[in-house]
Amino acid sequence: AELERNLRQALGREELVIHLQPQVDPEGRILGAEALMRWPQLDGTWISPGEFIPVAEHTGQILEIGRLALLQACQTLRAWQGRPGLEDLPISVNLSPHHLRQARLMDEVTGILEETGAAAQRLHIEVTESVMADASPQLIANLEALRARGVALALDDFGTGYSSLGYLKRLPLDVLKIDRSFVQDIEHDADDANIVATIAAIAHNMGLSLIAEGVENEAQRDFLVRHGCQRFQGYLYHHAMPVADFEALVADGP
Ligand code: G
Ligand code: G
Ligand code: MN
Ligand code: NA
Repeated sequence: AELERNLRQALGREELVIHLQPQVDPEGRILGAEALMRWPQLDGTWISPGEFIPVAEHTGQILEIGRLALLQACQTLRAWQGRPGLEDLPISVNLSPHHLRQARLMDEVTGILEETGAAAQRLHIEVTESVMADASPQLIANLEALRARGVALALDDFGTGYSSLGYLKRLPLDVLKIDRSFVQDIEHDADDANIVATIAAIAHNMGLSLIAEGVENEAQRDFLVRHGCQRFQGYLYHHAMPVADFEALVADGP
């Protein structure tokens, strides 16, 4: 309850900020970024989303967190327009299934795109695989409307939840993100290696692009490359960082 109260205050003051984790190609060149929320504290530390997202899901504050993430991502995209190296990079925002089911989602996203002047083509939205467990008509309609507006959709945490290939076909997706739990033991666990190879084949056959999450070492990266994955996110390359640090990183080159 205290966390909820503090979170409400922090949201009212818009104290939560997005950090950006780079997504890179096999040479480490930056191709885009995932926005990850950070809640800074007065003592210089921050509370991780792993702590406050579950609470916010429960209290409904997740809608406000999602709105703030969208707004900050779009403000950043707008600021990158005309800046070489930055202007082509997409930013990917995580929205909770609850948010994606809201009837007013499209009004909200369209409003933020217009208000900020960001290009819809640079905004990506990550949908966790758990939405597949309850893909209501409203949710599917929202995803289709986002896609029609030019926003690309990524299926997050792929392989961890309700994996129905039928839903994979029904959802209007552009990107599959391989969950880091499979990447972790890829070199030692034959099952995980097979799962990753299968996910890569599915993505290839369905014309989806593929991003591997949680890539921490070169052996994992090399295995992924051998199986046709060309985009990576993980500590081997970069942690999430403040937007200004991301901009400096891109300016300095790989
Ligand atoms: O950022 P990590 O760095 O700790 O994030 C932990 C979890 O919180 C991840 O599952 C991530 O998807 C989720 N998360 C981070 N930022 C956001 C956000 O803005 N909205 C939602 N819904 N989830 C987020
Ligand atoms: O659930 P989601 O995939 O949206 O969130 C990404 C989460 O993974 C964040 O908490 C982020 O900080 C974390 N993360 C990013 N790269 C790595 C990595 O290489 N290893 C591990 N263990 N976690 C990572
Ligand atoms: Mn994600
Ligand atoms: Na994920």
